[in-house]
Amino acid sequence: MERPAQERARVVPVVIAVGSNQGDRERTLRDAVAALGGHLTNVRVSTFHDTEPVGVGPQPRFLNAVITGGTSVSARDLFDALLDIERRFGRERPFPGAPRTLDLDLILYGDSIIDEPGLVVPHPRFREREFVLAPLAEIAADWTDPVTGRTVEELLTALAGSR
Ligand code: PH2
Ligand code: MG
Ligand code: MG
Repeated sequence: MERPAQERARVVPVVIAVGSNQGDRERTLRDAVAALGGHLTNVRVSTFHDTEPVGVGPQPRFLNAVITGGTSVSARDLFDALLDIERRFGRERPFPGAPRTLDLDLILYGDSIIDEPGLVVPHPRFREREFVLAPLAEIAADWTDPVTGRTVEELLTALAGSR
């Protein structure tokens, strides 16, 4: 018999942005996507985008991608899992914005709006970041930003129009 709704694991659709600009970027992205796959159901992965660094001064170019999937863990637990994977890939944090082997950012957690110490979702800068919106539009163009009510496609069009 089916369990009551409150006992059934709620599956929340999430967006995670992946970036690397240190070491073997392509291999890191491939392996990170595989590691993330262990935490998500219904995984979809964008193509990999070679991008100019944004807002961090002169640095090596990034390889960026976006992954979507479903999770039944809390945003905080998923966020902790992302930090754990970053550490496993040798991520160091000598200063803010330092080049990184692997950056995993939680962009959307369903339609939740979260503002806690160390955890802000939707990611506060994703609407201005083509390196997130362009890959995301490949796999989830109609997903909605709960803050602005705009779809990914609309956010990307607005960003292109603001240039
Ligand atoms: N991440 C940043 C800052 N700048 N630029 C690109 N192109 N790709 C990134 O992933 C990126 C960035 C902070 O995490
Ligand atoms: Mg980041
Ligand atoms: Mg990050």
